[in-house]
Amino acid sequence: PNRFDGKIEFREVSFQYEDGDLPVLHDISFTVKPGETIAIMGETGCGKTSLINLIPRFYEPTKGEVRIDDIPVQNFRLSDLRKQIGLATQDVLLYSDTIEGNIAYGDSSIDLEEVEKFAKYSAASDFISKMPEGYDTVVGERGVGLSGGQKQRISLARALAVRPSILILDDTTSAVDMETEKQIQEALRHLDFSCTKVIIAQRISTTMMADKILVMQHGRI
Ligand code: DGT
Ligand code: MG
Repeated sequence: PNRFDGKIEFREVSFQYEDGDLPVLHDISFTVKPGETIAIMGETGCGKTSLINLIPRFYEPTKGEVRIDDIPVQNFRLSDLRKQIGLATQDVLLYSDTIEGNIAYGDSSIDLEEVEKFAKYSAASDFISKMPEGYDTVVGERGVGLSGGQKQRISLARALAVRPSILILDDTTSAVDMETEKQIQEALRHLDFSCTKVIIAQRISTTMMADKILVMQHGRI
Protein backbone atom coordinates (compact mmCIF):
# COMPACT_ATOMS: atom_id res chain seq x y z
CA PRO A 1 0.00 0.00 0.00
CA ASN A 2 1.00 3.61 -0.52
CA ARG A 3 0.01 4.49 2.99
CA PHE A 4 -0.93 2.44 6.00
CA ASP A 5 -4.14 3.28 7.80
CA GLY A 6 -1.87 3.04 10.80
CA LYS A 7 -3.43 0.39 13.01
CA ILE A 8 -0.75 -1.28 15.13
CA GLU A 9 -1.33 -4.46 17.02
CA PHE A 10 0.94 -6.48 19.30
CA ARG A 11 -0.31 -10.01 19.94
CA GLU A 12 1.24 -11.77 22.90
CA VAL A 13 4.70 -10.64 21.90
CA SER A 14 7.73 -11.86 23.78
CA PHE A 15 11.26 -10.99 22.84
CA GLN A 16 14.77 -11.96 23.82
CA TYR A 17 18.01 -10.66 22.32
CA GLU A 18 20.02 -13.45 20.74
CA ASP A 19 22.98 -12.72 22.97
CA GLY A 20 20.84 -12.08 26.04
CA ASP A 21 20.07 -14.69 28.66
CA LEU A 22 16.57 -13.53 29.63
CA PRO A 23 13.53 -12.29 27.68
CA VAL A 24 13.20 -8.51 27.79
CA LEU A 25 9.54 -8.43 26.68
CA HIS A 26 6.86 -10.74 28.05
CA ASP A 27 3.44 -11.31 26.51
CA ILE A 28 2.88 -7.80 25.25
CA SER A 29 -0.57 -7.23 23.75
CA PHE A 30 -2.13 -3.93 22.78
CA THR A 31 -3.81 -2.24 19.84
CA VAL A 32 -3.49 1.30 18.56
CA LYS A 33 -6.18 2.54 16.21
CA PRO A 34 -5.32 4.51 13.07
CA GLY A 35 -4.46 8.09 13.95
CA GLU A 36 -4.28 7.48 17.68
CA THR A 37 -1.40 8.49 19.89
CA ILE A 38 -0.01 5.91 22.25
CA ALA A 39 2.55 6.76 24.89
CA ILE A 40 4.94 4.32 26.50
CA MET A 41 6.40 5.05 29.90
CA GLY A 42 8.45 3.11 32.37
CA GLU A 43 11.77 3.01 34.16
CA THR A 44 15.06 2.77 32.33
CA GLY A 45 15.76 -0.72 31.01
CA CYS A 46 12.11 -1.87 31.15
CA GLY A 47 12.01 -2.58 27.41
CA LYS A 48 10.53 0.49 25.71
CA THR A 49 13.10 0.78 22.94
CA SER A 50 13.14 -2.99 22.46
CA LEU A 51 9.37 -2.89 21.97
CA ILE A 52 9.29 -0.16 19.34
CA ASN A 53 12.20 -1.75 17.46
CA LEU A 54 9.87 -4.62 16.58
CA ILE A 55 7.60 -2.35 14.53
CA PRO A 56 10.10 -1.58 11.72
CA ARG A 57 11.44 -5.12 12.20
CA PHE A 58 14.88 -4.24 13.46
CA TYR A 59 14.32 -7.40 15.48
CA GLU A 60 11.76 -10.21 15.26
CA PRO A 61 9.63 -11.31 18.22
CA THR A 62 10.67 -14.57 19.82
CA LYS A 63 6.98 -15.32 20.26
CA GLY A 64 3.78 -13.66 19.10
CA GLU A 65 3.16 -11.26 16.28
CA VAL A 66 3.24 -7.58 15.39
CA ARG A 67 0.62 -6.46 12.87
CA ILE A 68 0.05 -3.28 10.96
CA ASP A 69 -3.40 -2.83 9.42
CA ASP A 70 -4.10 -6.45 10.40
CA ILE A 71 -1.17 -7.75 8.34
CA PRO A 72 1.83 -9.37 10.08
CA VAL A 73 4.83 -7.06 9.60
CA GLN A 74 6.94 -9.83 8.14
CA ASN A 75 4.52 -10.00 5.19
CA PHE A 76 5.55 -6.54 3.98
CA ARG A 77 8.64 -5.94 1.97
CA LEU A 78 11.11 -4.33 4.39
CA SER A 79 11.50 -1.23 2.24
CA ASP A 80 7.72 -0.79 1.96
CA LEU A 81 7.35 -1.17 5.70
CA ARG A 82 10.16 1.16 6.69
CA LYS A 83 9.44 3.96 4.28
CA GLN A 84 6.11 4.48 6.03
CA ILE A 85 7.60 4.69 9.48
CA GLY A 86 9.14 7.92 10.73
CA LEU A 87 11.50 7.15 13.57
CA ALA A 88 13.43 9.48 15.80
CA THR A 89 15.79 7.23 17.74
CA GLN A 90 16.93 7.73 21.29
CA ASP A 91 20.54 8.27 20.22
CA VAL A 92 20.33 11.06 17.68
CA LEU A 93 22.47 10.62 14.63
CA LEU A 94 23.23 13.69 12.56
CA TYR A 95 25.06 13.35 9.27
CA SER A 96 27.96 15.59 8.30
CA ASP A 97 25.73 17.62 6.06
CA THR A 98 23.72 20.83 6.10
CA ILE A 99 20.68 21.16 8.34
CA GLU A 100 18.52 21.05 5.24
CA GLY A 101 20.22 17.83 4.14
CA ASN A 102 19.78 16.32 7.57
CA ILE A 103 16.05 17.03 7.65
CA ALA A 104 15.34 16.00 4.05
CA TYR A 105 17.45 12.87 4.35
CA GLY A 106 14.55 10.51 3.92
CA ASP A 107 13.39 12.06 0.67
CA SER A 108 15.45 13.86 -1.94
CA SER A 109 12.33 15.40 -3.47
CA ILE A 110 11.63 17.60 -0.45
CA ASP A 111 12.30 21.26 -1.19
CA LEU A 112 13.48 23.94 1.22
CA GLU A 113 10.00 25.27 1.84
CA GLU A 114 8.89 21.85 3.04
CA VAL A 115 12.02 21.44 5.14
CA GLU A 116 11.21 24.74 6.82
CA LYS A 117 7.70 23.60 7.53
CA PHE A 118 8.86 20.45 9.28
CA ALA A 119 11.42 22.46 11.21
CA LYS A 120 8.57 24.64 12.38
CA TYR A 121 6.54 21.62 13.49
CA SER A 122 9.49 20.45 15.53
CA ALA A 123 10.15 23.91 17.02
CA ALA A 124 13.56 24.02 15.36
CA SER A 125 13.03 26.90 12.95
CA ASP A 126 13.88 29.62 15.46
CA PHE A 127 17.32 28.38 16.34
CA ILE A 128 18.08 27.37 12.76
CA SER A 129 17.28 30.82 11.41
CA LYS A 130 19.63 32.33 13.99
CA MET A 131 22.55 30.25 12.75
CA PRO A 132 25.03 32.08 10.51
CA GLU A 133 24.12 30.10 7.43
CA GLY A 134 20.61 29.05 8.38
CA TYR A 135 19.55 25.82 6.71
CA ASP A 136 22.91 25.69 4.90
CA THR A 137 24.80 25.40 8.17
CA VAL A 138 26.83 22.22 8.20
CA VAL A 139 26.31 20.11 11.32
CA GLY A 140 27.37 16.65 12.40
CA GLU A 141 30.92 15.49 12.97
CA ARG A 142 32.54 18.10 10.76
CA GLY A 143 30.16 20.97 11.39
CA VAL A 144 29.00 23.25 14.16
CA GLY A 145 28.10 21.73 17.47
CA LEU A 146 24.46 21.58 18.50
CA SER A 147 22.95 21.06 21.91
CA GLY A 148 21.17 17.83 22.75
CA GLY A 149 17.77 19.48 22.45
CA GLN A 150 18.64 21.07 19.11
CA LYS A 151 19.76 17.72 17.74
CA GLN A 152 16.56 16.11 18.95
CA ARG A 153 14.47 18.70 17.16
CA ILE A 154 16.33 18.18 13.88
CA SER A 155 15.86 14.46 14.24
CA LEU A 156 12.14 14.99 14.85
CA ALA A 157 11.89 17.17 11.73
CA ARG A 158 13.60 14.40 9.77
CA ALA A 159 11.18 11.79 11.06
CA LEU A 160 8.24 14.00 10.06
CA ALA A 161 9.64 14.88 6.65
CA VAL A 162 8.80 11.46 5.22
CA ARG A 163 5.14 12.10 6.12
CA PRO A 164 5.04 8.72 7.77
CA SER A 165 1.82 6.86 8.44
CA ILE A 166 3.45 5.75 11.69
CA LEU A 167 5.60 8.11 13.73
CA ILE A 168 7.76 6.68 16.51
CA LEU A 169 9.49 9.02 18.91
CA ASP A 170 11.91 7.47 21.37
CA ASP A 171 12.60 10.02 24.09
CA THR A 172 12.73 12.71 21.43
CA THR A 173 11.91 15.71 23.57
CA SER A 174 13.76 14.70 26.74
CA ALA A 175 16.39 17.41 26.26
CA VAL A 176 14.11 20.31 25.31
CA ASP A 177 12.58 22.68 27.83
CA MET A 178 8.93 22.40 28.84
CA GLU A 179 7.78 25.41 26.84
CA THR A 180 9.36 24.14 23.61
CA GLU A 181 8.00 20.72 24.26
CA LYS A 182 4.50 22.13 24.57
CA GLN A 183 4.86 23.76 21.16
CA ILE A 184 6.01 20.45 19.69
CA GLN A 185 3.12 18.52 21.23
CA GLU A 186 0.70 21.08 19.86
CA ALA A 187 2.24 20.87 16.38
CA LEU A 188 2.11 17.08 16.42
CA ARG A 189 -1.62 17.28 16.96
CA HIS A 190 -2.10 19.34 13.82
CA LEU A 191 0.02 17.64 11.20
CA ASP A 192 -1.23 17.96 7.64
CA PHE A 193 -1.15 14.19 7.13
CA SER A 194 -2.72 11.33 9.05
CA CYS A 195 -0.38 9.51 11.32
CA THR A 196 -0.42 7.06 14.22
CA LYS A 197 2.03 8.14 16.90
CA VAL A 198 4.01 6.04 19.33
CA ILE A 199 5.73 8.25 21.87
CA ILE A 200 8.20 7.06 24.47
CA ALA A 201 8.75 9.62 27.20
CA GLN A 202 9.67 10.03 30.83
CA ARG A 203 7.68 13.16 31.54
CA ILE A 204 3.98 12.96 32.12
CA SER A 205 3.66 16.35 30.38
CA THR A 206 4.75 14.66 27.14
CA THR A 207 2.31 11.80 27.39
CA MET A 208 -0.69 13.50 28.93
CA MET A 209 -2.46 14.08 25.61
CA ALA A 210 -2.08 10.50 24.40
CA ASP A 211 -5.17 8.39 23.75
CA LYS A 212 -3.58 5.57 25.70
CA ILE A 213 -0.57 5.27 27.98
CA LEU A 214 1.23 1.96 28.38
CA VAL A 215 3.23 1.72 31.56
CA MET A 216 5.94 -0.91 31.43
CA GLN A 217 7.89 -2.63 34.16
CA HIS A 218 10.41 -5.43 33.70
CA GLY A 219 9.29 -6.10 30.14
CA ARG A 220 5.58 -6.27 30.93
CA ILE A 221 2.73 -3.82 30.52
P1 DGT B 1 15.75 3.47 28.56
O1 DGT B 1 15.96 3.85 27.14
O2 DGT B 1 16.99 3.57 29.35
O3 DGT B 1 14.62 4.21 29.21
O4 DGT B 1 15.37 1.91 28.61
P2 DGT B 1 14.38 1.05 27.68
O5 DGT B 1 13.08 0.92 28.41
O6 DGT B 1 14.36 1.63 26.31
O7 DGT B 1 15.07 -0.38 27.68
P3 DGT B 1 15.64 -1.21 26.43
O8 DGT B 1 14.51 -1.73 25.63
O9 DGT B 1 16.71 -0.48 25.75
O10 DGT B 1 16.31 -2.42 27.20
C1 DGT B 1 15.56 -3.46 27.80
C2 DGT B 1 16.51 -4.53 28.27
O11 DGT B 1 17.15 -5.12 27.15
C3 DGT B 1 17.62 -4.07 29.19
O12 DGT B 1 17.81 -5.06 30.15
C4 DGT B 1 18.82 -3.96 28.29
C5 DGT B 1 18.57 -5.03 27.27
N1 DGT B 1 19.11 -4.69 25.93
C6 DGT B 1 18.87 -3.58 25.21
N2 DGT B 1 19.48 -3.63 24.01
C7 DGT B 1 20.14 -4.82 23.98
C8 DGT B 1 20.94 -5.47 22.99
O13 DGT B 1 21.20 -4.97 21.89
N3 DGT B 1 21.42 -6.71 23.33
C9 DGT B 1 21.15 -7.30 24.54
N4 DGT B 1 21.66 -8.50 24.79
N5 DGT B 1 20.41 -6.71 25.47
C10 DGT B 1 19.89 -5.49 25.21
MG1 MG C 1 15.26 3.22 25.40
